[in-house]
Amino acid sequence: MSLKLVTIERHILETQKQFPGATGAFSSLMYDIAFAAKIIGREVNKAGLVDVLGYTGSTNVHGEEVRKLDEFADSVIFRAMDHTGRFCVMASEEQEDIISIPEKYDCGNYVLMYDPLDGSSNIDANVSIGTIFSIYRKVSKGDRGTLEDCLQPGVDLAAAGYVIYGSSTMLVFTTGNGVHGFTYDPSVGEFLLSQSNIQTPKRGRIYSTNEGNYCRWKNGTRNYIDYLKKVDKETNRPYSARYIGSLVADFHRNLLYGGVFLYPGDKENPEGKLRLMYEANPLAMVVEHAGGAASDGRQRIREKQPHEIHQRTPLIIGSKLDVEDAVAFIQEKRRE
Ligand code: AHM
Ligand code: MG
Repeated sequence: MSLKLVTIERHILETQKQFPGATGAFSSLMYDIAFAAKIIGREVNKAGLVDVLGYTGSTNVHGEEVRKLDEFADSVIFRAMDHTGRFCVMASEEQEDIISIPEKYDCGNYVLMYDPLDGSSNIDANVSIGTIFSIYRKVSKGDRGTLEDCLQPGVDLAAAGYVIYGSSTMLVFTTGNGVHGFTYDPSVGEFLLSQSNIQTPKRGRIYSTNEGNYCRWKNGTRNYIDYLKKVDKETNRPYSARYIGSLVADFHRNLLYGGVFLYPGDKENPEGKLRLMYEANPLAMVVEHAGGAASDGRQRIREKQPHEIHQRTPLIIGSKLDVEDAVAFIQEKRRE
């Protein structure tokens, strides 16, 4: 049997060879992200066994303050990256302000935006959760990074991906050259290439949304979901409803099987719930490089000019034809 075992580092080094000007920076960046993912994954996996869940402010057996897992993940990512000299600034969904690199460390040419543990409210139930990350290039003039570096549109992303802590831990990312998936093998401590060049089906048969919000939705969104539930052999309807309530898990399933995920704006929250910079943009980059699409119902997610690091956006993401249908309904250009 000829089995090619490829680690993340090896994979990036190999792909770099196709780009003569590449500096090699990405291989270290991805390796550092993979390292942080291993530490977070270790804690997530033992979350049911030890007292690491949701007890901010209490004290563990060592007399240390026990932190919530999402705060733990936040600090692991920062501490794995702050001293590497690769980043000039970071921003996390868990922190109000941008995160500067400590003065004692060098700054590099990249910007890291991350949601350390998305869907963490699911963790007590053993449901898959994830880390979402994205990387921009520095655009500001000074020595250290600034808010300007963080407020770039998704079209300018250099790389993006996510880690899913599920039945196994997987890291999926793109640097603009295909979407690749790596599965963690705990016996050797490495992420190994398990899916290269992931392509999402042009059309799926799954819709994923919190339908409990139906009463708040605008007519266009309601009409779309009603449409998906009607029987029609030609268009493979009705679609199946699948909603975990953990974005990375819902997104990952739909990426592989095809389908559409929607967290629309509604009458009470016109901008929906999800965050443009930490959730929507990175997943939009991944899905587009896998042949899918992402929209806010008015425009392509990655073309939105951000004005605030924590801003929310409606998100319709997944198979290209399904996203197109959803947008046409949401804009009330279609009713059936
Ligand atoms: P979080 O960043 O506080 O974890 O919230 C994001 C999560 C996503 O993982 C998921 O898609 C969404 O919230 C679910 O929201 P709802 O419970 O409203 O359906
Ligand atoms: Mg989140």
